[in-house]
Amino acid sequence: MLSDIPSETPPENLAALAEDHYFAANPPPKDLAKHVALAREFINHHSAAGRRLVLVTSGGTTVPLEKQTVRFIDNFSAGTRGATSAEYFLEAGYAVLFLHATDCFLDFLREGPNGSVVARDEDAAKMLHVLRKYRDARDRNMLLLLPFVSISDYLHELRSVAQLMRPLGPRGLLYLAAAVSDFFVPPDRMSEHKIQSTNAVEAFKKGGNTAPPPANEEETFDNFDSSPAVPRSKSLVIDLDPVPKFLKNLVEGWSPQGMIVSFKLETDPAILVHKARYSLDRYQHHLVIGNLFAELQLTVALKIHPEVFVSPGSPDRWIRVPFRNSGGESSAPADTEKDEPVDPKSLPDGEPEV
Ligand code: 9Z3
Repeated sequence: MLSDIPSETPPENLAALAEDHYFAANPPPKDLAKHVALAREFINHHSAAGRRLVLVTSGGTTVPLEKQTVRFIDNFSAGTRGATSAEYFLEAGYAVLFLHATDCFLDFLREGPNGSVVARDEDAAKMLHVLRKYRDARDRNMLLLLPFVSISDYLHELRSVAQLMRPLGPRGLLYLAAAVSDFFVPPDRMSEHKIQSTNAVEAFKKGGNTAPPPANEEETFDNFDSSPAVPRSKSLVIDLDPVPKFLKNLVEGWSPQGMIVSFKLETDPAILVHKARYSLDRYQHHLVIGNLFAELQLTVALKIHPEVFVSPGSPDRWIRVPFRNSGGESSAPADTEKDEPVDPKSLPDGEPEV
């Protein structure tokens, strides 16, 4: 147990112990070995060709509440940033390892006739464009897709791929756009079966669902019906542990020569730059890109992302990133650079000023 570790343990040993503990306690995804074999081949191939390679992580990590998972907590991410960035990296000649959440495409689908699934009309052109680019990149062996679902799947995959990228040195870029959960339910506290919302099963296990509830529950007027035969609703209290901060392990151990870009998502503009700078100082990697939730929501209206680039030894740089339009025509990213925060309300309606 981590709580048994003596308090004088140096921080680097603590990070290693937290890593060992986490990866031993949380089982790997069932396809990890297969993914590692594919990633190894892909990385070796591009390394031999002297090509630059990027690992793009994308989408939200889920936090299962049950081992046989019916319910889970999710992090906000549609996977747009990761997918769009992967496209730009491919255009720039990078080989792309795309570690992505599995459900990113669901928003773009609708039910078709006879139980079929088709792209929504408004997204069809964009999806066709993406599909063609995807097939082309895959056929040229420039793109490898690795899916994940839960936070522990993601961390196992990230660690394995980052370690495989070590021989690439600074030709390997890790671009961490996935929305990574900060909290999780450790397996030893996770219910095997679906968490029940009433006491019906307890009553049933005690010998039949007609048994009266215990005396203290009898006083609880519930479901607008005080009859003891009616199952009582239960509130759900979830006790989550913090996910260890593995960016330190990534920077220092898994891929110490790699170029590492992380993202910081906040909702409070007052703390964004501070949190981004703190992350950079703490983990000593190469770039933190800060973005604000409200402004991501405004993206559709403004077709622009204002965000801040925080890197070592440089002043903070606010940039406006035009949103790629749905026909897929590319406009260069980071067209406008400013050293001041961008007030989204000050931006013109319609096309970005680039
Ligand atoms: C981001 O901030 C991404 O830009 C978004 C992109 C998830 C907001 P969408 O997928 O959204 O286009 O809808 N990612 C957050 C990365 C993150 O969770 N970072 C962690 C942290 O800041 C660990 S590196 O602590």
